[in-house]
Amino acid sequence: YVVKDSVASIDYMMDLVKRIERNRSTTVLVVDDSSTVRKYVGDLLRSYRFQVLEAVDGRDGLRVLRENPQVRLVITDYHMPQMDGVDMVREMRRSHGRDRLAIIGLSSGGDSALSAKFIKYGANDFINRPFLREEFFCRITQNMRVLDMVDTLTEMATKDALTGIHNRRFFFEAGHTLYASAARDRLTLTVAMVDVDFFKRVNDTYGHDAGDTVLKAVAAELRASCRQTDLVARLGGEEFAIAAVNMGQDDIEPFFNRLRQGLQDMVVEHDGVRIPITASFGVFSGLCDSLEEMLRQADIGLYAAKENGRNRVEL
Ligand code: GH3
Ligand code: MG
Ligand code: MG
Ligand code: MG
Repeated sequence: YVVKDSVASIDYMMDLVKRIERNRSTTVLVVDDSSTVRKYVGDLLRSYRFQVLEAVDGRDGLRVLRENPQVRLVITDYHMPQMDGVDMVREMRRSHGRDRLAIIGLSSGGDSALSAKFIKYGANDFINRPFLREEFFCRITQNMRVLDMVDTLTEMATKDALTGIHNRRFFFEAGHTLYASAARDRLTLTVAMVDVDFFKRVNDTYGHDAGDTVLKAVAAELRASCRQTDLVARLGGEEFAIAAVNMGQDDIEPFFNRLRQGLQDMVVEHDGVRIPITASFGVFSGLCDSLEEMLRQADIGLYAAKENGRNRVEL
């Protein structure tokens, strides 16, 4: 059912060459009750270096997706026993957004109502069988490019460009979610404001680039010393924030003091010169009426830490 290839354009070929490396780390799930179609489509995808998984009907497709969260693209048939392609897409969309997982319907018969139905219920695209190889890859490439663009934009919008840790925007976005779930489950939330001491002097003494090196080192140290589930972000300048759910009351002070000591012990070098640094911490634990109010409390602690000599933790 495959029509002979037409000649590919130079741009298309160049794009393809660039994308093949990326394909090696991209997993595609092919859902079809016909083993012939699965093999044909799978071989095509493998010839372009995609990692391929297979499922024999809609229900099986849901299971394979659940067990393989790395899947980025699903190519699915419509008519299948147990659960058809459209019902499967609807189910997949409850947990996987269009901008995270691309789904392409693939069916024969030239029924234009079917392609509309697929897209209406959540597919990103539709390919009629028989298809040109070229169309098959153009559509896949196009859809993968959109996912990659969303990834890039998300990265840019949520990460701090200098240090690579989360930025202020992400801290408040994720922080509000964290606050809401902590409030609902009656758990405490611990927030800390961290500010590098006499950072202006670092810039003045060693130069702005050295200052940047310090900020990167501080960010990396804070991120590495907190739990994966803790929020760690650069709020701006030389100021960082941490939010953690359900820390044991007795652990809070020792934990932040270890963090403070960790920063003091860090060896930061720039152009072969060691730059000593310390930081002050303001910490608040409990639950106020809002995340913002909690941060205001932590900021009062930070101010006290500065007043009381810096390189300190104030709760
Ligand atoms: P304190 O102990 O009271 O916090 O004193 P400080 O010098 O750390 O505080 P201050 O707010 O006076 O100075 C912060 C400095 O941080 C001033 C600003 O130029 C510098 N800064 C802000 N953002 C960056 C950055 O991205 N890179 C570098 N190198 N410096 C930055
Ligand atoms: Mg079928
Ligand atoms: Mg400072
Ligand atoms: Mg500051």
